[in-house]
Amino acid sequence: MDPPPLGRATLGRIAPGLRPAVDPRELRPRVVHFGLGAFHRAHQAVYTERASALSGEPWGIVAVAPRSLSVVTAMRAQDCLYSLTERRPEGPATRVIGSVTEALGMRQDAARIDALLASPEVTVLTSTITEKGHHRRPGSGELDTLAPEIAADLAARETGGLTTVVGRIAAGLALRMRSGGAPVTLLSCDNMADNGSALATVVRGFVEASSWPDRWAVLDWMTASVTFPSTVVDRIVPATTDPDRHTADAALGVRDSVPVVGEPYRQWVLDDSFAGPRPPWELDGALFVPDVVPYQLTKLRLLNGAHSALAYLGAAAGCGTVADALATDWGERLVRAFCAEVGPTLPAGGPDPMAYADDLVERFRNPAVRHLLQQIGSDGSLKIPERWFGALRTLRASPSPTPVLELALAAWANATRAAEDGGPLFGTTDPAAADLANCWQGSPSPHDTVRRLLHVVGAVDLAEDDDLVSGIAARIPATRAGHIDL
Ligand code: CS2
Repeated sequence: MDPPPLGRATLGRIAPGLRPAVDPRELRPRVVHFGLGAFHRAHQAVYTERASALSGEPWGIVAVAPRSLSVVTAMRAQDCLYSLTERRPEGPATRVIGSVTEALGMRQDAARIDALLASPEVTVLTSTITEKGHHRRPGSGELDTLAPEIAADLAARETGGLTTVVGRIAAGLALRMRSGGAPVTLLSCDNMADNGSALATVVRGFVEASSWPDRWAVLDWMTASVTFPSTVVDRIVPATTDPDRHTADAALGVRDSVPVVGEPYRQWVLDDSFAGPRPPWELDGALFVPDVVPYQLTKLRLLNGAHSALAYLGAAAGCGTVADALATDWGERLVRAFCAEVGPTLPAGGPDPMAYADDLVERFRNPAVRHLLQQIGSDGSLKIPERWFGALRTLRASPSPTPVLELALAAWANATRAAEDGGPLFGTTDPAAADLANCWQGSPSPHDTVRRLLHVVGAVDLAEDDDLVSGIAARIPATRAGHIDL
């Protein structure tokens, strides 16, 4: 017989130690989150649950799904309860998380979202919208007002018509100003350098490009009353699979249709610049610091940077997961060589790069995590500028040799080719896939292709660095053969 579905009514069937740390009915809607994906549910929602449990303060999260209504329906059917399974090397550990109090569809529930964004009780907005969701012009941090979705949102007459989170947040802030203007903090939880400013720039860009008569007043109010702290979020959260669902159901004795999984490790470092009250996340280990930059660049350049390198090199070598790549004779050497090359570009004040590399090797090696290289390699045109180009520019300017970054770029370049069926070579998706694949058409040489690829991702300066382009082009054949020589 099928187990009954997870929900408030079935909590009593679950072993007490696996039940939520808070009673969701006692929480208030005080945080609104945009992006109801697995990462949010395995990271910020966990910190928030524990912060409420440990402080007794009622910090509930209203989670908004920008697109997928199926997750909203599934969450509602379970009273917004879901489980997290930590994939520990010694075996999985599942428990139910109770910090999400409402799940909303961004367009379908526009009126409720309007009310929440205007409410002084809501003092923190968080977002996980990925690099893609920022709609920046390639090679610039500015909002791409000509991107079709942004242009449509700028023309929208009602908040229910908005499809981008950038437009939705901007419109929400305008409503908030018009209804009293209580200070609010916007917290970007995406893997981008200076993610607070990145979000602030596109949201301000939207307000500026709008035709709202009070847009300048909104911008002035934002300067005075809205902060955008930078944050470093860290937890490896692979996509949930059917075996994960079985694991969760077996541990709970009830059926969870929206479980998430993650590695045991998690970290959150935040700029201590909040406009108003916030959950006491430090009670659960979050670190509030005056300057997140050293932590942020270390995490982005070493963890995410090495991840992307493993994704493209590993795919070409026939590996499916990060742990598979680490099990080859080159995987660990690649991670260490990558960190050794990039480490000198990191500002002082963060973790030691070599000790960080030791931890990465251990985290990446965890065979229980099963993190697909295809997931990491997707959206490369937006990820690699964030992860690789900052370090590459610093090293080229010093000047220092960059053989590992060139190898990684060669593997990425190789992965941008179209497969025989016209799709991406290793199943990775990318909004610029067609433009990238085009760079291989009618190109006189690999050198020319690499130059064109770098142009597509907005790195004009790197595209014109002949030495670098030659170094990358020369490494393509070896990466293509899965022959990784470090
Ligand atoms: C990964 C990240 O999918 C990816 O691109 O590099 O999601 C990574 O797992 C997290 O940032 C770890 O904190």
